[in-house]
Amino acid sequence: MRTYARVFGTLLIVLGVTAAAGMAVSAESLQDVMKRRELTQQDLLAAAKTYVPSGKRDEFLGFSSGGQSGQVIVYGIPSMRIVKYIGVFTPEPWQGYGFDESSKVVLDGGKVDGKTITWGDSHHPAISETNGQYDGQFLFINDKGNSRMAVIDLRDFETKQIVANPIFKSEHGGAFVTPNTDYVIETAQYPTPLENKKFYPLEQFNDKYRGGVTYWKFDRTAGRIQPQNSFTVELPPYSQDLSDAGKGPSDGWSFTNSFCTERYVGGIEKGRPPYEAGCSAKDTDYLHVINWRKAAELVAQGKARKINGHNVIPLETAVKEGILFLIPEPKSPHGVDVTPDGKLIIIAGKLDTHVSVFSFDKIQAAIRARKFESRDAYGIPVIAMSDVMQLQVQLGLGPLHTQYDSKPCIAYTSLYVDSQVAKWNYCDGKVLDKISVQYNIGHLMTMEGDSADPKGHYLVALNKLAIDRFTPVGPLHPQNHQLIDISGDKMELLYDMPLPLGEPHYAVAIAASKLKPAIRYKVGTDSRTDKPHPGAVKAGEEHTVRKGARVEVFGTLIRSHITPETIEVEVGDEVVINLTSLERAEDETHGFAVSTYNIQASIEPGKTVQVKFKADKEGVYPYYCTEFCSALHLEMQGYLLVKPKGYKAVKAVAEVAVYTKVDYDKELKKIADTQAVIDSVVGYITSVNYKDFPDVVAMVDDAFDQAGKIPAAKAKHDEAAKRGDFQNATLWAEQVWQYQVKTADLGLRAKTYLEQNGAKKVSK
Ligand code: CUK
Ligand code: CUA
Repeated sequence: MRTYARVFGTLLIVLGVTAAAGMAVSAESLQDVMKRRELTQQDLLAAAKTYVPSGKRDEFLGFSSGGQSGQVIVYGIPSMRIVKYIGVFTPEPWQGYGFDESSKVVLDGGKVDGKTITWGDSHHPAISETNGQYDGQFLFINDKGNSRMAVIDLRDFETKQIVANPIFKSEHGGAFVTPNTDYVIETAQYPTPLENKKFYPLEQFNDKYRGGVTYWKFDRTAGRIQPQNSFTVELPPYSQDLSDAGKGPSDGWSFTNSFCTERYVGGIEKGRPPYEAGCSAKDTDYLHVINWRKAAELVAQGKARKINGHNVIPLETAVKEGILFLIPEPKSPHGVDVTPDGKLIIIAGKLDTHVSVFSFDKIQAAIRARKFESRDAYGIPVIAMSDVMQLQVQLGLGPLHTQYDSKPCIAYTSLYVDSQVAKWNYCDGKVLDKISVQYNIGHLMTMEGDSADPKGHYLVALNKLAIDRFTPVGPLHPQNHQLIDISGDKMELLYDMPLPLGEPHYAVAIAASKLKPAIRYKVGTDSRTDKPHPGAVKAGEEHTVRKGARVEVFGTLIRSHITPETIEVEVGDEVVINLTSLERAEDETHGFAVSTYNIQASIEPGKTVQVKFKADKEGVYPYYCTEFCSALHLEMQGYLLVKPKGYKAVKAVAEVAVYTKVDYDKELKKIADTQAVIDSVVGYITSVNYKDFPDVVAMVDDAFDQAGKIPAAKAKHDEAAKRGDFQNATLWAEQVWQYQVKTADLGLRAKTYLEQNGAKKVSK
């Protein structure tokens, strides 16, 4: 037993496990802390509502756009703890995104006119829906700056596809999904000629410049957008803005507002009044009402024409076929948000103090009766605003975006200029409450708040300015996401979270219980294609193939070893390295970096990646694992040897033996002691119902993998010892012990897991 305790202790040290430090009894009472930190009862209550103790999890997961970083930020609600950044439009080294070949292919999908773009203005995330409800399968996000759309698979939170819009130069109103995610909507922003690389002078703005709405066809089974089955409805040069898809009774329709329907072209350098003056002169702009289902039928009937290889329904066709209508909407509109029941459309005008509630029934009645007040300059029928208005409510200055509550008729609208959120009732028009936020709120998000079934509880205000909220960090401030409790009659501010990664515009939040992300990939998976990776190999099948000036390595990774340990090439060779992680244990990721060659991959359990580069400089370049994966992580290393052309090997210098029989015997003793620990752990695991815990089964599999390597190494040390070669005998014995350590590490983790998760004794 004493041996057990000693070896166990050594193992814990080797494994980097420290016993929990004795809990010191706090000398301070809650009252003392309140006094010292100047906290009120209200503060304590807010803290209690957001605090998620260690080991517990958040109720919701929020996906925020990462603005100019081109990424997506994932955080828990109510804790507001950031749990992930997802590389989307821009390379992200930690995830190896943009470094391994498959992720480069994804990023290359976002090339525009063959040009790589290394930033994105990521704006509006959207979660895939089934019958208007979030289903937790996919996330979409658009890049306003370069008109791109990305697909993220929520099984592994990785970006799988980026498509570049073939006819828009900039966009804004995306991503919005139709209720069954048949289409992902993307709306142009600044009008431009639709033909690629076509120049027309600004004087021809009205005739040659165009806007539009693109409906990207989504294939849910493949989890990819199908560009060939996608289409755009051409629109006038009205600076289309945000959009929303109809749902329920309004399913099949989409709504897109606009600003600068004046079609004003600035040019202050030519003495013309600037855009901001000319673009806000009129009292109203236009809401575009589009029957997308009928538009899709028109495309199927061959009524689209191709521009840059993409299906476009021309403006005249849209008018003639009766799929496009306009409705005036008050001054510089911004948000357009369909109510959960799909019956109403709430529009907020930045320069109007009201929100306008349009009725979808009334819109349809006007269309059926062909009751139009006029036609615009392009012949599009204009429905009178008064014919569709359900009600108008005065909320405050600068209303922008609206989200919904789980309680019927309750909406929340952001007031940019007032720096407030207004809670109001869109059925009777009553304003119910207002709360100040810090400061200048843009979007706001309630839980599943743009779906057919909002979940209430919380609201997050996405404030544009933080000003004095956080410890100063220089002129560039973080954004301030403020968590607000909306479960009661009055809104209550709970928490300020600084978000320091680009300017996030919109965010969406889903009940965490709807997400079922994977823990590991099936061994040998290419995560970006979801298919078996052609470069994958099994343990023991690692090899290198040399073909002319191309050297291709098929290697593996498992704690704490990279196979191969040496890669030898000649200068000028093309080097291709495929690496498969043989790990199955949860959270055992390895990295793979080659010094000074700009190579850094992330290889999560089961994943296979390929990195490729030209060995264009002679020399010795270490490669190593970049994730602290085990006690011998630093030893998870190797060398890339880039030899001069035609290099002849020098005669190897004989190794000097340093180990003797004494060292060897010590090793044997250590091995025997460790085996006792392993046996004890195995004894425990097999005495309980471990097979009921898939995570433990994976760890046990991994442990057996490691233990399975022991006999071969043991045969080597036995054989070397027999020869009296105690140098090699000691080293091979040490290797046996390394395998034991890894086996024990997994075993101990499995044991802890079982103990913490209520494993039950089974009779043998
Ligand atoms: S947007 Cu409205 S505040 Cu949706 Cu680009 Cu930024
Ligand atoms: Cu693998 Cu560090």
